[in-house]
Formats: sequence, structure tokens, C-alpha cells
Amino acid sequence: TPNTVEKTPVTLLGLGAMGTALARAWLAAGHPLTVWNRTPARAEALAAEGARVAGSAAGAVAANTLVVVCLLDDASVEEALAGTDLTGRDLVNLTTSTPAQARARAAWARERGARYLDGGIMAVPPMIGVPEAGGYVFYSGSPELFERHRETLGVPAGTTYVGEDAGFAALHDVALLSAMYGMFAGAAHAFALIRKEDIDPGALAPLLADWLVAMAPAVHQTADHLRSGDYTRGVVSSLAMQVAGTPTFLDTAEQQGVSPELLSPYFELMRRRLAEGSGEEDLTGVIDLLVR
Ligand code: FVH
Repeated sequence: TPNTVEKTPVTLLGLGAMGTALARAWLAAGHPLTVWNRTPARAEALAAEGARVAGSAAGAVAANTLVVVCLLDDASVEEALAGTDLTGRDLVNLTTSTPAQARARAAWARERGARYLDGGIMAVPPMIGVPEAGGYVFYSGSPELFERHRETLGVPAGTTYVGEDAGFAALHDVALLSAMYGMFAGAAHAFALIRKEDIDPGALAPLLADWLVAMAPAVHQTADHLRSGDYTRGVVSSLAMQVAGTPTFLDTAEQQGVSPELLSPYFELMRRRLAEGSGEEDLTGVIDLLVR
């Protein structure tokens, strides 16, 4: 009918937990979808939901210009695409990789006549196709390719383009996930401290979550310090004061029978920075100790 808007056909390689969620989002939005998975059984449910199942990766790649891969790791991308003809394809790689792998994969794709975008998914499968869940994907690589497919790529989750360097999506992805692990490490220590006490972990959890949310905006001051080079601007909790408090944390851990192994490395960096005469700063100087 005249009102029908043609949706971009998509080929998707990889039907793990994430690939399957991506596939369902594109199907639900009316995109013609061709899928392939190394283990064919994983495609059966999607076939019943309207996906066309290709018998080989080469067949799936041949079916559409836009080819999305979401596989376990970079080695599986290499293996899956080995026998395919990528000439004229728009290859979007949502597989988690290192920045170096992403850059090498971009060059590899170009040599095979494909345009390339790399993606880093900031979501877990249940957040895919659920805009209110706040999931999104970092993209980097060809800006033209991103613009061409922005609408289609925005179907499963939000899109954030971070630059022409193909490695930048992976770098942003790993940076945010690294911060997440730091947060989980701190939360693990907090739960360990109360583990043997008559304190309900379910009562600590909301306090912990609210505190982490309240502290998170501190990263804006860190960015301001790194930009200006002045690590003392607007400091309310000096490094000297914080280092003076570290025995309290270590003694409490000991009293509670908790290993300090998650906290100690960070405290050690704080002490080293203080020893350089940076007591008036906040914690930004730790970053300079980390960068080799
Ligand atoms: N799931 C998550 O929470 C995270 C969220 C953030 C992004 N990650 C990344 O997404 C990539 C895919 O993750 P996944 O959750 O889909 O992973 P699995 O469920 O383990 O599925 C892996 C798929 O990869 C296929 N595969 C593995 N090795 C090969 C290979 N050598 N050749 C071809 N395909 C391969 C596997 O196929 P099969 O085992 O079913 O035959 C699955 O389709 C990943 O980079 C996450 O870091 C997910």
C-alpha cells in the first residue's frame, strides 16, 4: 500500500543470547531478516517468528547489503566470515573486541571490499528492544555508514556514535565496563563487611545503590580536572584527608574478618600520590599513576 514504509533488510550472523534478542527486535519492527548460526537449532524458533534461515554464513552474507555480526569473540568473527564474499557489504560488528582487534577488523573488511562499523553493546539481552531500559550501542568507524543505517541500528537499542576510529566503540565499551567492575568490587567488599552480622543484605542493597548513584556525578569533576590540569579545583574531600581515613577501612575489614584485597591496591595508589605532595588534590591524580 502507499503507506507501507520499506524497512531495510538485515542479515544477522550469531544467535546467542544477544543475537537472538537483536533478531527479535528487528523482526518485531518489520525488518526482513536473514539469520545464520553455527549451531542451526538455535535458528528454529526465529524461523517460526518470520526470519529467513540461511544454510551457510556465505548465503546469509549474500542475502543483504547490511550484515550484522554478533558472535562470541573476534576469533569467531574471523571463522564465521572466512568463506564469505564481503564485496559491497555494510558490515556492522557488534562482537565485543579490543580496540586493536576492531581496528584490524576494519582494515580486514576494507581489504575485502566492505564498509565497516564497529559496535560495543551497553545492554544485556533483556534490555534489547525495550527503549525504556536505557540500553544503547557505541558505534565507531565509517560516519557515512552510521548515518545510512542509523534508523535500522536504532531499533534494538539506542545508538551513540563515538568517532571514525574503528577502535573507539570498543574502547568506550571497555572503559565503561571496567568502571562497572570497579563498582561491583566495591559492592562486594561492602556486602562482605556485613556478611557475618545480623544485617539483612536486602536492607543494605538499596542504601548501597542510592549511595553509588549519589557519588557517580563525581566523574564530572574528574573530567574537569583532567581537562584543566588543575586537580585541586572545587575539591571538597582532599586526598590528604582520605588517605588519613584508610586505616579505618583496613581495620574495619580486619575486625570483620574480610580480606582487604579489593580495596588495598586503590589505597596504595592514593598513598603514592599523596607522597608526591598532592594532598590538596582529590583522587584524580591516581589516573596519572595508572597511565604508563
Ligand atoms: N549477553 C550479554 O550479557 C552481553 C551483553 C553485552 C554484549 N555482549 C557481547 O555480545 C556478543 C555475543 O554475546 P552472546 O550473549 O550472544 O553470547 P553467547 O550466547 O555465548 O553466543 C555466542 C555466539 O557466538 C557463536 N560462536 C561462537 N564461536 C563461534 C565460531 N567459532 N564460529 C561461529 N560462531 C561462533 C555461537 O554459536 P553457537 O555456539 O550457537 O554455534 C553463538 O551464536 C559477545 O561478544 C559478548 O561479549 C553480550
